[in-house]
Amino acid sequence: MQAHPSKSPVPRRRRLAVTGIAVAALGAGALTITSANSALAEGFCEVEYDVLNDWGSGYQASVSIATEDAIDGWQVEWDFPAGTTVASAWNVDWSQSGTTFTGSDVGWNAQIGAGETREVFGFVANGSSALPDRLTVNGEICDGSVENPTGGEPTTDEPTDEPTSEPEQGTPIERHGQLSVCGTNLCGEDGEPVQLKGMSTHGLQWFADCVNDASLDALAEDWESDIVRLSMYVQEDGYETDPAGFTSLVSGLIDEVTSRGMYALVDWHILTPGDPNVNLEAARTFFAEIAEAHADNPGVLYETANEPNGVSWTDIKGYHEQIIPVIRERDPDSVIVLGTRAYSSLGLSEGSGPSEVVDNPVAADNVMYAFHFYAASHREDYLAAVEAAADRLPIFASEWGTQTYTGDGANDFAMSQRWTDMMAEHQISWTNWNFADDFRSGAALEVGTCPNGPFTGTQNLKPAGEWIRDQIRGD
Ligand code: IDC
Repeated sequence: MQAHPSKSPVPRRRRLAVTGIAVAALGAGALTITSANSALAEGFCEVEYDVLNDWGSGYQASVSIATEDAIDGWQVEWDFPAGTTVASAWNVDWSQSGTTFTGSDVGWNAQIGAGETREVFGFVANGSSALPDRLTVNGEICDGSVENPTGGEPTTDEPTDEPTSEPEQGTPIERHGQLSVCGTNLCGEDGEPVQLKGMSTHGLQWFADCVNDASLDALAEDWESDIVRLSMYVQEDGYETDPAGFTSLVSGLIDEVTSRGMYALVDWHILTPGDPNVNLEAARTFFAEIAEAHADNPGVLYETANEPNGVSWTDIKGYHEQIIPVIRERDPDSVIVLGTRAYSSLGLSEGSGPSEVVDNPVAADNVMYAFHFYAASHREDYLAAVEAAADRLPIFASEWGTQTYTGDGANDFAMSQRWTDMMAEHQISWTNWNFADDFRSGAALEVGTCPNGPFTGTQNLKPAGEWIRDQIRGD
């Protein structure tokens, strides 16, 4: 029994359920492989193998086990299609020999309660995402084709592109209204924590033609983006060359983004020089004008300094404490995201860490701290440090990529998934770098996509773009 889910365009979420007993009720869009056989023992023998993302040469999947009787300890085994090899896997003790994959629990995820379905591990593989053969759990064959001598032919439902869950009603701004910081979370007007996910533009001095009616429609409707970060460089041919022009560009884009129901994060993109105080006067002017013009718009968030670097937290904090009042005098209830030391790494990239902020926070309410990372560069130690800090600081990951900190190079989707899982767990909002057609791997769009698109679907997306679109859509 082999099932080949379609490869392109990437479906929203494909779920392959292989079951030896009655078919589980699966959502629309599921590819269900059914055996009518009832000869298998009552009790557990059900595995859900979800292909979360398929980029052609490889894919990412998660594996869940459903059981009627409680179990303590599991081992799964299957045969991949020839040529498929696991590149990395998490929450599982695994090995692969030839086509045979074996994975067992890692202790803390050994137990599955009676009647429970538990997602037990995930992996990234190179090769075909076709359904494996001879799928077993604790030696029990769950693949109906093997244990199905009398049970009739398996049936296969074609996958569809339908979402597996109902779309949420209303735009992000309609659903959450004016945001505020509550404890370490971002909360909607109803006081409930929200996690916003979306894209950052590239530098508007270079890639403003990627931010137009069609692309913003696509971000709102096709990508289901909650937020767009408007990245306005100060140097590098940015704001300083034409303050009035860039202010008006950003101001217009805030209206375009928020009128589509997405939040707009206004990024004062300092980078070189790394001391935000160098641009303090310009920042005052810019934020005063923007806050004045958009004070009544509940969809605006401010990011006062992209990536301070080579400068102490004390100096950065001093800068924020001068800019925050400029915004608050005009727009009192907005959330402000504050750049942190060492390229907004919460100090980590200069040998410090989140505790310098915890111990010496900015004197203001309704603020969050920026954390930026690039998954191929910033790995376990960063992940652990940020996760530990998530209960102590309101963190907003306003820039991150699936590749190295150059915004280029190979994507590390396995590490990226670890990051997005952690951020989902802690409701850390994020905007990914970047929505542009730059040649680098971190630019979501293929070169030449802007300004004409099309921006919907995946035809003009690079691998990072496809992957991140799925993440934003929650596929
Ligand atoms: C990079 C762009 C690149 C551009 C460069 C100019 O990807 O095209 O030439 O800026 O400065 C950051 C910065 C962000 C960087 C990005 C990737 O905030 O400006 O963009 N990055 O290097 N911090 C870490 C990585």
